[in-house]
Amino acid sequence: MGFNEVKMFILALFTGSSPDIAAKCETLAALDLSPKIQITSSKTVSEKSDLPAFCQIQGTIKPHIGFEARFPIGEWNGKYFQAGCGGYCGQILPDRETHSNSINHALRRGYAAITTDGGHQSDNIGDASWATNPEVEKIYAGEVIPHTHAAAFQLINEIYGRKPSYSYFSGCSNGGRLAAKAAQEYPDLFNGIISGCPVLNLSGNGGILASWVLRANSDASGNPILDDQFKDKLPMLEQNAIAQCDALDGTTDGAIQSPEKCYVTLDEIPACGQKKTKSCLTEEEKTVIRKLYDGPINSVGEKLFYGIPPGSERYWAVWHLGNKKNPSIGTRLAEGYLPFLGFPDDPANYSAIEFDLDNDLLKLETQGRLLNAMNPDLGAFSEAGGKMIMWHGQADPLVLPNQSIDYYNDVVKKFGKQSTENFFRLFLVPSMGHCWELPAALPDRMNMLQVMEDWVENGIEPTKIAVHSSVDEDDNSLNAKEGQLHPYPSLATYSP
Ligand SMILES: [Ca+2]
Repeated sequence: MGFNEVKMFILALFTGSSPDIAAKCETLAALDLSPKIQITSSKTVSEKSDLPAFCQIQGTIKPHIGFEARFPIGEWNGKYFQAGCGGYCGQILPDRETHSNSINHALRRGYAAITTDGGHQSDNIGDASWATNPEVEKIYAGEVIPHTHAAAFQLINEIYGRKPSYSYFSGCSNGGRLAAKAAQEYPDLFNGIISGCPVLNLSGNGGILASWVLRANSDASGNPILDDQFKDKLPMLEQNAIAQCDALDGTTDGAIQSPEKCYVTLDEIPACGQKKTKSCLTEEEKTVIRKLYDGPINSVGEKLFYGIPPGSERYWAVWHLGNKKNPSIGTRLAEGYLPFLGFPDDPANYSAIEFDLDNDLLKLETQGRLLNAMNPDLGAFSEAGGKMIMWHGQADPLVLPNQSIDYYNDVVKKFGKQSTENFFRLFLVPSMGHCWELPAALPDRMNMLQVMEDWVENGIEPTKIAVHSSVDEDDNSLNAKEGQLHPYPSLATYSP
């Protein structure tokens, strides 16, 4: 036995892992695999106490997609998991649990998993300056999906000597958009696709809505009117919305299941007098809040996109509140989308606040065709036997849930309800904000991958999905602790 073999044998003794797989992992970087994959590091990792021993492979997939793959050394379940990157991507983030890029939950289930940076590198949220390169932009738009899939299959074959028996794709936000794109444009690659809070209409959400929010919330000097200090008033706004909207869905459970039925008024909230407190609103604040709830309109009052849903107020702090020095994430994303992704010509020195809702809408169409994932023709995906679960927080104030509802309805219009339910279901999650980025209200935990496996591998249709909260136990503002999601148009039920 050489030194490496002894090392692998000892590793196998301690981890119950396969010395064969471990040895292959350690020598992978030295192999001349393919001109399309450049491996910078491949090694066994067994010291992470919350993870099974795995082969950690890092490198680049041509043309320029940074990746990390994690393949179990011990019990591989024979399956493949691919994550879609969130936001404007740019980072790999395999360990950021619950983020769109995370893969550890799949690794724990025995998957060979991979996550990528979407084809460019940037660690600055909202930075989309990389998108001035049209080739890089196309990778981000969707081509990252097949490039990554092909490379991962090759690595899996190299390590395990065979193809995976099932393949899954999962992502949230932009990763959810990529998930839908996978079903629409690469229908043969995945058996199961999980699309969370997807920004399907990226040009509408990132262009029209984001510029509207920025403009609505900017004073004459460009400072936000609802700034980071405004977070103290959010509990009051949330209570105001829940008081008016909770019962309209038929169940008073602290959650708003039918936000579309509710027009929130601010009439009950006292106006601020001389002394400003956290339980009053100024006229200026009321005007902004009204515009956020109502959503973008043009100068003749035509509605151009949805409004921010009632019940999402607590999440505004994370996505929409900031100050001039540290703009909100929503503002940073808007200042990335419109100058660098929104128009074909990437106008120089452009600010999202300049977007003209009367004259500029058509200018978003070309890039919308590239980036949006709104094509309802899932015929090829359905014929290939694929299944897709889409889910969306009904209190998502960043990527509005209506675009998932519209998409679902478009697919039903094309295939009929019964046929659609054979391959595609949408689950709305009341009180949930955008993905898992922060302690959510309720619920914050559900096992979509398990539900997807059951559907794909065992033919168990997802008719209800259990959800529960594991954070905010002390927060009594919402009293539901456990619940069940049902396929849209049925609504979720929460325990009283
Ligand atoms: Ca309710």
